[in-house]
Amino acid sequence: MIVPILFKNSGYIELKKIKDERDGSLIIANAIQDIPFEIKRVYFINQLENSISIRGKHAHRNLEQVIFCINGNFTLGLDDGTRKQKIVMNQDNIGVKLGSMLWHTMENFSSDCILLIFASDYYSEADYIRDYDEFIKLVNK
Ligand code: T46
Repeated sequence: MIVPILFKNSGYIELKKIKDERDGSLIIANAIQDIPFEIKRVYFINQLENSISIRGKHAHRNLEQVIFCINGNFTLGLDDGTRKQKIVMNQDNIGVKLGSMLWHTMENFSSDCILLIFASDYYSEADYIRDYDEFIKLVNK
């Protein structure tokens, strides 16, 4: 069962999945219609060979993203400075929209895990808040 997401500007995004008499499945992401912004960047994370590694551990000042686990599984941690939530990502066509100013972590990766992320803007290190204390100060302003 999918647990409801607690945070405003975030939520699940379900993509159409086509399975027919042939092998495999075909999953479609349309900009604006499915991914609720103009996609400026797509990146993926794979070869996760160390199951105890933790990625993320930051928030974005303005960037919006939608994150999918297109193979395997991992745990997505979300934190808006007040509430925290963990979501097991294990359905290839169900992503989570990560709004801005949401601290997020990715962990407990299966060895076959592949993450696919759609982003609303190009990479900019200035958009990252990588210090948790700074994040808490900014969200409580
Ligand atoms: C996020 C989560 C879900 C670039 O040079 N260009 C890029 O487009 C990206 C995404 C990263 N980088 C550089 C920045 C760092 O020197 O790649 C290095 C690793 O990035 P980071 O430590 O931020 O990776 P993750 O897996 O912790 O976070 C990534 C995204 O960076 C981040 O925006 O929200 O996935």
